[in-house]
Amino acid sequence: MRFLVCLMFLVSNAAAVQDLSGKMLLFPQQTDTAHVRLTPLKTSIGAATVCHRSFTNLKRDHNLFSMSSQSFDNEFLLFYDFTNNEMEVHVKNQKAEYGGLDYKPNTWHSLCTTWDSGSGLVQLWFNGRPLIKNYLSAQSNLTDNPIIILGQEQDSHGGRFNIKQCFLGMMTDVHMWDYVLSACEIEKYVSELSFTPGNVLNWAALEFEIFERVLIDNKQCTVSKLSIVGWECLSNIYLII
Ligand SMILES: *[C@@H]1O[C@H](CO)[C@@H](O)[C@H](O)[C@H]1NC(C)=O
Ligand SMILES: [Ca+2]
Repeated sequence: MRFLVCLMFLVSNAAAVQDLSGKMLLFPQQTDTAHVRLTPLKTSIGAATVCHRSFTNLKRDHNLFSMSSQSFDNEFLLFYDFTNNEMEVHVKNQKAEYGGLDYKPNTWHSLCTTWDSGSGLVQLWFNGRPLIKNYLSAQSNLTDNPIIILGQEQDSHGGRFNIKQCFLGMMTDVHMWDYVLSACEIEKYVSELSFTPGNVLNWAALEFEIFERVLIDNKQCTVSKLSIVGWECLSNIYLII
C-alpha cells in the first residue's frame, strides 16, 4: 500500500514536469490565442540569461520570449522588428536594439540574452557571437508575479496578444538562468555540447501548459554550421573526460 501511494505521487509529479530533450515546439497557425505558458522555478531574480533556438520564415515582427509582470508588460522580452531588421531586448519596458544581423529565414538560430541588475547591462549573443552591451535597467529584480509566454507577445499581464506579432515556426532548447552565463557556457550551449541547464527554466524538466494549437514534435538537427568552441572551453571538456 505504501508502495502504491509512492508510485502515484511519482506519476502525478511526472505529468506536471516534462523532459523536452530531443523535442521542439511547433507553432503552425497564425492566431492571437495559441501559446505556451512556462512556469519559472524562481520568481525574483537579480540577473538573467535566456537561451533558445528558433526557426521561422516570418516576414513580419514576431515575439521570441515574453515575460510580463504586474508592473511591466515587457518585464523581459525578446522581439524581432522586421521593418528595421533588429532584434529587440526589453527589460522593464526599456528597449535595446540589435541591428545588422544575418537573421536568415528557414534557418535555426541560437539566441542568448543576458541582463544583470547590478550593472543594468544587457547583451545579446547571436548564433554564438557576442554583440554590444547596452544599459537598460538596474537595481530591481525581475519579479512581481512573472508570466512567461512563448508564441504570443503580452501587452498586459498574461494577455492582450496581437496576431501580427505571434510566432510561427519551431522553437527548442529554452533555458533560463538567474545569472549571466560565461562566454564558455554560451559556446557550449550554442554548439549543443553538455552545459549546466537553466535553474529558472530547464528544457529537460519543464513545467508548462499549452493553449490551443501548439504541438510537440521531434527536434530536427539544429546546428547548421559547427561553431568553433574556444580553446579554453575545449580544454575544460578534455579535462572532464
Ligand atoms: C533578487 O534576486 C536575488 C537572486 O538573484 C535574491 O537573492 C534576492 O532576494 C532578490 N531580491 C528581492 C528584493 O526579491
Ligand atoms: Ca508587450
